[in-house]
Amino acid sequence: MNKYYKKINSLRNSILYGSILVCIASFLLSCGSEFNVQDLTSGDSQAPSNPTVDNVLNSSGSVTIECLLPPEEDVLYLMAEYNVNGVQRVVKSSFYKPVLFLDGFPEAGDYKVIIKAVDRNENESSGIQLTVSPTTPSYIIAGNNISIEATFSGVIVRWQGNVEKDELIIQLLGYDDEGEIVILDDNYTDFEKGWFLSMDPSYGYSEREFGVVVIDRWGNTSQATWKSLQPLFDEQLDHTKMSPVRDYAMPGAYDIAEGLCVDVGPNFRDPQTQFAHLFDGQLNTYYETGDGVPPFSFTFDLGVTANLSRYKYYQRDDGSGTNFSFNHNTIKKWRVYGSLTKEPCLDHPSWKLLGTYEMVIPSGEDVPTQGDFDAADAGFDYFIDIEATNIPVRFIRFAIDENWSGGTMAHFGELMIWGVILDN
Ligand SMILES: [Ca+2]
Repeated sequence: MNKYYKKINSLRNSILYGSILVCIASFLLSCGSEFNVQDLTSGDSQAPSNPTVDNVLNSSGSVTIECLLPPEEDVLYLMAEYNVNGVQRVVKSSFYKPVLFLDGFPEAGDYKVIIKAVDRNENESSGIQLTVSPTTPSYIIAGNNISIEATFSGVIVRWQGNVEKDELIIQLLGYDDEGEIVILDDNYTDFEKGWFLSMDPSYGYSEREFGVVVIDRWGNTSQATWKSLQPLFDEQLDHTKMSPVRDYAMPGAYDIAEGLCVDVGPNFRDPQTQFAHLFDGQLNTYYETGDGVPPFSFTFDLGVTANLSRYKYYQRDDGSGTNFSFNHNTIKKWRVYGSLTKEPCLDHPSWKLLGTYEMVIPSGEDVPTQGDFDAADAGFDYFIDIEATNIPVRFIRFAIDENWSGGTMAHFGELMIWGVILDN
């Protein structure tokens, strides 16, 4: 019996598969009359007519040329040939859209462009000549809108004018001992405007020349801006000497800290977020506070007395780099206070305001870009108010006014602090 059923089944399968094959074959045959695979490569040896230029959009360092295709049906794409710095460049349109985007122009001016239509057999039309007039490219505008200022252990470079959001390198230059120009730092950006810190004890603390150039991705380089500057001394404080102050922290997991004399302390419900993760030297461990009513605070001991200069805030890292960036309990608006003595209440006169801060999305976009996430991964630098950099402090209190979700907690991947140590 089993054999019999097997035979029937196998016969059924043969009929089924056979029918499918017949269906596929007849589908292919029926298509054959309308669609010939050979059509993709077949064509004539006749050059197509020229395209027509419909619209030219001159932008900063680039030009967009919108065209109309010639009537020949075998035209595959359009191409533009132009010369930049003695180098011939060819740009092709897509198959779907007769638009040519030409970029990399080193300066504003008139440039000749030849536009051709190309068919399936690579026959090119005779070409039409067009003069385009890109405006001043971003690297020159940014290079003309740059400033360098001395700061602690280095310089702050600010720029603006990258209107096309081109990929630029803002390059910091200096002189070596032989008087040769050397590259001190490269900062990559596609932000319209921005700033970066370049800090390295090797720059020294005497007056020296710093220069900046802006380079685009074709190697076009702006004129250098040079300035003689003297970095201010500071050093990173030793995180192993820092410790949490829990004396004023709310005691229980469900207590909500409120008022000037109560700290939020750690989040007791989640031991992995312990207080010491704030300054354990690990970027992938984080400190999360308990709940508080804004402004909510927490306090820690530097382990030394110092004048503070700056600090770096690392957002909580979940491995993907994006879930907590500019989101969740990442701090948005806050104040930092310092005191020589350990005091519970923030309105005690020994607590001095060292700075008021707000985190912004560096690109200026509403939604963070990959560039913003990269910047967040590198840590955000914040300065102590310059008039507060001579206040001796031992205890630090963060008072958080707002986080990125409008919530009542704060988290930190890591906090690094710089200053001048007064007393160990
Ligand atoms: Ca950490």
